[in-house]
Amino acid sequence: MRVEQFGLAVTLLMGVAAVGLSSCGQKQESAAAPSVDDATAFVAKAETDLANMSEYAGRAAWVMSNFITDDTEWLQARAGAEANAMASTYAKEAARFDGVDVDPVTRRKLNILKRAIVLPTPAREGAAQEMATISSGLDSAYSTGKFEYKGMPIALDTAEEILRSSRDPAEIKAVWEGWHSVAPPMKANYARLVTLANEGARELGFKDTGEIWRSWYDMEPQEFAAKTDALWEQVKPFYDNLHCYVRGKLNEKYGDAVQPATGPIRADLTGNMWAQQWDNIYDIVAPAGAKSSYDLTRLLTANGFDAQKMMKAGESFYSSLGLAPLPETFWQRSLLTRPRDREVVCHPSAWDIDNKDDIRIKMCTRVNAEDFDTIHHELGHNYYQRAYAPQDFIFRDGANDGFHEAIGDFAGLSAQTPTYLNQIGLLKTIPGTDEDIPILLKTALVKIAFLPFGLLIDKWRWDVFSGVTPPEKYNEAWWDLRLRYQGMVPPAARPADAFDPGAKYHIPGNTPYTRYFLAFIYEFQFHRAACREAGWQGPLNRCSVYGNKAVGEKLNAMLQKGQSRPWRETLAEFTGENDIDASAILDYFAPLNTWLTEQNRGRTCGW
Ligand code: X8Z
Ligand code: ZN
Repeated sequence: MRVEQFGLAVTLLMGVAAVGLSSCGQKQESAAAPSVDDATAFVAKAETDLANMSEYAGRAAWVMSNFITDDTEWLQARAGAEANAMASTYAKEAARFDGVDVDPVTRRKLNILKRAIVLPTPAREGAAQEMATISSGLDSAYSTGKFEYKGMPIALDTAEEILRSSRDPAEIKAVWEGWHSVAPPMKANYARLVTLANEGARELGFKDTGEIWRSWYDMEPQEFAAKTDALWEQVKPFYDNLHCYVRGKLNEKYGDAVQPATGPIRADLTGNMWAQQWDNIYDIVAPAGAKSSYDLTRLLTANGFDAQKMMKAGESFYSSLGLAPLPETFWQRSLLTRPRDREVVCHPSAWDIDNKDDIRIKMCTRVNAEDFDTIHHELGHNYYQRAYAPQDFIFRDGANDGFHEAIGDFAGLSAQTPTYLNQIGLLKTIPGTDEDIPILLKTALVKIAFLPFGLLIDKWRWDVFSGVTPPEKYNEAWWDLRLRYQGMVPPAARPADAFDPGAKYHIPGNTPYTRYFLAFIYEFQFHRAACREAGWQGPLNRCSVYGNKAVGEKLNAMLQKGQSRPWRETLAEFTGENDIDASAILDYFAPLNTWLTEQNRGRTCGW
C-alpha cells in the first residue's frame, strides 16, 4: 500500500517494508562477500515481504483513519511499528551489496531500498513501537482536534469555513488562534519522534532524517536543496508582485490598523488557515471593475452537485483521456463525506490497499471549487497507483514524490478552465478575453501564493532534524521562515508554549512537503507539453486537454513507468524537457505578472 501524502507511522516513501527477518538467509556472519545471486535473492525476498507488510499495515491504517478510537490507534501503531521496523531493517541490509556488481535494475532497487523510509526506526528493542505509538497519537490529536468558539467545540473544517467566509478581523483572529491552540500538547511528542528518527537515520549512514528526505531525487541531497533554492529564486519576483498587490487590497479593505500598507501580511486574513492559498479572498482582491461571469462553487451548487457527483465528474475527466473507469470497489469503499457519528482523518488522501486495483479516496468533501480541484488531485494519485501496479514492488511509486502530487493537479489545470466547464455543460457561455486577467488572478491565488509555503515547511523540518532548530526554538524558527519566504505574520504575538507547525496536518502527520513545491512546478510543465501535443493555439490558461486520447496515451506511459527509471528520463518522455523548470509556470501567468507590475506602480513592494 502506498498512501499519498498521509504520514502515519506506516508511511514509507516507496512502499512499505516487511518484517525484520534475518536478511533472507544470507550468511552475514561469514566473512565471504555477498555475491550477485545473494543480491538478487535479497531483493526478491524484500519485495515479497514488503508487499505483504504493506497490505497489512495499509488495512490497519485505513481502519484507524476511518474510525479513530483508542483501539484502532493501538492497532494501527502496532502494524506501523512492524512495517517501519521492516523497512529500516531492509534499508540497512541493502547497503551490504554496495560493492557487488549487480545489473542496473537490481542496483536501482537497492538504492531505493536504502532510503525508502520517512521515519527510520533504530534497531534497538522497543524503539519502533515507541515511534509508531507517538505517530498514531499525533495523527489522531490533529484529526480530532477541537477548540471552543462561542461556547461550542469546533473542529478544523468549521474553522476553515469561517476563515473562508468571514470578513470580520476579530472573528478571524479568534478562530485562527483557536485552531492553533490545538497544537501545543503535540510538541514534546513531536520532539521525541525527531530524536528517535534521527537515531534511526544515523544507523542507516545518514547524518539525520532530513538528509534521507533530500536523497530521494536521483541526485546528491545537497544538490537537491540547492535546486529547490534556485527554483524559488526564479519565481520569487512574481510572488513578491502578488504579495504586494494582495496586501494593497487588504489594506484598502481593512485599514491600516488591521493590515498596514507596508510590511508583511497578517496571515489569518488570507482566507486560509495557513495562508497557503488565497483564492477564498478573491472577492477582496478582484480587479476593480473587472467582471467575472462565473463562480465555480456557485455553478456546482446550482447544478445539484454533491460529493459523489463531483467524484464522478473527476472520473469522467480521466476516462476522456482513455484511462479505464474506476473499479466498483472504489465506490463501495471510499469515504467521500464526513461521517456524523465518528471521528475520522478528514485530510484528503488516496489509497492503494492491495497494490493491484483496490484504490480508494478518503476525504470530507464539501461542494466548492477548492474540493472540485482536490478531487482531481486525489484521483491523480489513484490512477498513478493503478497504472504502476504491474511494476515490481519497489518501483511502484511516482518517478519522484513531486510527480505523484503533480498528476492530479495537471488534470485539474484543464478541469478548472472555462473551456472545460463549458465542454461538460456547467458553464453556458465561455467568457471573453476580458476575463483572462480575473481568471489568471484567481488561479495565481492558488498556485503562485502556494510556492513559498510549499518550500518552507521542509526548510523548517530540515533544520529541526539537523538540530539547527532545537525544540525551544521550534515556533520562533517557524515564524522566521514564514516571514522570510511568505511575508506573513501571525495576527498577534504568539504564546510562549505555541507550537504552530503542529497546526498544519503534514507536521503531526509526518508527510514530507517539498513534494508539493515540486508538483506546483511540474504540473505546469506537464500542462504546457500536453497542450502542445494537443495542438492548442490559445493562451495556456484556456487550454483543456479533456477528451484528448493522444495526451492520455502519453500520460499513461509516464504513469506506468512508476519509479523504475530516473525521473528526468520520465519527464523528458512526456514533456521533451529533461529537467524541472519554472519557465512553464511563469509562461502560464506571464500576462498576469505584467498586469500586477502595472497595478503595483507607486507601491513599495517587499516586506
Ligand atoms: O495535502 C495535500 C493533498 C493530499 S496529498 C490534499 N495537499 C497539500 C496541502 O493540503 O497542504 C495538496 C496541496 C498541498
Ligand atoms: Zn496529494
